[in-house]
Amino acid sequence: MTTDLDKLGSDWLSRIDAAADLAALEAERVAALGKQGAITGLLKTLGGMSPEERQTAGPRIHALRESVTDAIAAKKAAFEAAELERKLATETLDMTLPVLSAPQGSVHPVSQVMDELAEIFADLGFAVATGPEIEDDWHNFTALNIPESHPARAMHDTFYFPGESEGKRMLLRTHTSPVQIRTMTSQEPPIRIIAPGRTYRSDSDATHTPMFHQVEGLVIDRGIHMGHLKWTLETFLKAFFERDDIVLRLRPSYFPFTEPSAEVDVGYSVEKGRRVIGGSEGWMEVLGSGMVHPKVIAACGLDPDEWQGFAFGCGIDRLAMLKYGMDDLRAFFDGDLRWLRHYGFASLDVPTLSGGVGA
Ligand code: 2NL
Repeated sequence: MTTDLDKLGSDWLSRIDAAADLAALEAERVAALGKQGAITGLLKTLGGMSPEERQTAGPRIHALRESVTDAIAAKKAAFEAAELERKLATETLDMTLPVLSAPQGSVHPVSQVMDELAEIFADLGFAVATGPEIEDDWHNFTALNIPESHPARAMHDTFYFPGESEGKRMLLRTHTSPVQIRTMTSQEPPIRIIAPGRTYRSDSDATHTPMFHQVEGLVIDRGIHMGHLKWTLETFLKAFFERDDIVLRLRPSYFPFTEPSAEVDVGYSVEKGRRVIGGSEGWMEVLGSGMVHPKVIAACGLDPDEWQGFAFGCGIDRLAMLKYGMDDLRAFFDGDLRWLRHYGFASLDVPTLSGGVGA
């Protein structure tokens, strides 16, 4: 019995070793361990043995099955490793090949400008913040020192949701300022963020769409003043329009959430009959800005004697039109494929400062 089993074991191990490929190995496995297999049959004989016989034969047959099982697994792993080696040695993948069909779709100018803004401001230490487009009155208006009587709150400007009472009624945000309010109430200063995104106003004509894109910026720290604001905007505009001859003009203005407030005009010049940003043949208003009102800082639970800041806001759609020479705002949201193919950007051309953000 002992020698029989030893012989049987070494026979199976050499048959396994001799298997030429995975299919042959599988055939040996079925012959040995399958339902009708030789070793399975051997295990079945245990039932007919006397307890004494079984005590010596049982462990030996089980050990035989285990060594055959292990040998098959090892042989299989060796075949698979050899197959992988063969593929690695013979198959190549040319990573520079172009895709089979021409790429469909393009990056919308608004998305492109948002990516450019994120890239430029990241370089200045600003994070990108986002928040809900459906807001409450407090985050959109009250915290921003916009009183009940302010025209921005009038029904004709704001899309309100029906239902709720005045106090906690919901609305579509009219600017991205509530994102900054949420940042100020949830993070410790210093804060440096830009908040790009969709905003909504009940307004529609050649220069206004009910949904438009805005970017706002916010800096909160100790000892912040208008000089920081002006340098930041100048640096941003030079990087965005990729020109060094960017001239800023700050005009005193009024926003409820900033004091003092300034409208920022940028100089333009006329090239080939077109107005382009840069130079100073005329002025174009591109941004609103100011020092964050102490009441806004206090509404967010911060001490205005310790923390100051500046903020600014502008329309992304307008920035895109100025930079990429588009003249009709409404075409932005028509989904006209010819327009998108003409003005869209290649999806693999990610804006970088080194490459020129809009190259
Ligand atoms: C404009 C003017 C502006 C701000 C936005 C802001 C946000 C907070 C506090 C204070 Cl949380 N200010 N944002 C400030 C000044 C101007 O936007 O003409 N936008 C299209």
